Amino acid sequence: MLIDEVDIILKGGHGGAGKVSFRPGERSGPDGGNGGRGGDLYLNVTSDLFALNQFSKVKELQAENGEYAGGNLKFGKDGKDLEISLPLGTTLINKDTGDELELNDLNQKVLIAKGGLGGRGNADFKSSRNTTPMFAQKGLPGQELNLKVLLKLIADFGLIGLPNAGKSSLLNELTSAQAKVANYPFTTLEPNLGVLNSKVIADIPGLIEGASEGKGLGIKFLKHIEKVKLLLHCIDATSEDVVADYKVVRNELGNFSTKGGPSSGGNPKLLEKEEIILLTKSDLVNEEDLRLKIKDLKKFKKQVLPVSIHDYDSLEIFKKTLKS
Ligand SMILES: Nc1nc2c(ncn2[C@@H]2O[C@H](COP(=O)(O)OP(=O)(O)OP(=O)(O)O)[C@@H](O)[C@H]2O)c(=O)[nH]1
Ligand SMILES: [Mg+2]
Repeated sequence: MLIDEVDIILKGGHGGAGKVSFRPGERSGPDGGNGGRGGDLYLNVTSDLFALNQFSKVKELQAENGEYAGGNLKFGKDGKDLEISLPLGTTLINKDTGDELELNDLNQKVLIAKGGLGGRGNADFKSSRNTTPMFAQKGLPGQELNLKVLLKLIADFGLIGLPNAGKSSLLNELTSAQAKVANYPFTTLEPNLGVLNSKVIADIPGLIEGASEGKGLGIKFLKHIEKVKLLLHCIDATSEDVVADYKVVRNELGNFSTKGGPSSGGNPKLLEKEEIILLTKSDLVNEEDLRLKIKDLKKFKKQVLPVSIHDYDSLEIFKKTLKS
């Protein structure tokens, strides 16, 4: 199951304690080393939407602690940094301060929680006035963040349409995604992401009549379209009534928009988003049939493109359209 909301705690590593120690023998002096720094905790952004599933059981992550120091000027090792991958479209809300951070760039890397400084050992405190300091510092704790984590897909393009329209097949053709494809409805149960020329394409599970009221996979995924810049509305060219198919999905987008959606707290205006109509599986219908269906769909005053995963040229034209 896709986790798209979770509370977590992220911590930098604790600094290691400094040491109080003295050289044995005649020329005795302080030789307690310094403790190691705690590791820093970084976030990076991944196109793997399921990255939040790492928090299904573990709710707290911390970078490695710095090591304790020893005598004979043995310094504690610094703790290793920890890097956590979070999905593109993640918003982090600091529950204590209300600060928000959005991860909306695939190349983003963020230092989120700094490790604590290691404690200084007694050798470090030696001075002309105090040649035998009897104390060392404890290490400092790392930064700690108490976070609410929310996921909303941020994609340049969103593949939408009825179940079985060929959305995942197109995603797989255009990107290196390996979404499950099969000849029955509701093959895709969770959104998939792929990357084409550094643009992100989201494949949303099929929508059916009543989706905005929770039917089928329902409203849960409509909220994920809110941040998509261009809708790629897939309509199966083998359908008897492509106009009706188009209207069913548009209707659900409209219903969702007026309700605002459970999570959006506003009006996401899904119907006003730019949209291209893709008449999919064009290889399965004859030319005349295809021509008529394109003509029917043109009345919605949108660009209509026939595509087939078995027709290289159609995919090239489609890719060019996405670039422009
Ligand atoms: N002949 C042909 N078959 C296609 C084409 N695109 C998809 N298909 C087939 O159509 C069926 C459905 O494809 P999917 O990509 O799983 O459809 P989907 O829209 O992702 O379906 P859901 O995930 O259920 O919403 C599969 O059997 C595909 O092999 C195409 O261009 N030509
Ligand atoms: Mg699918």
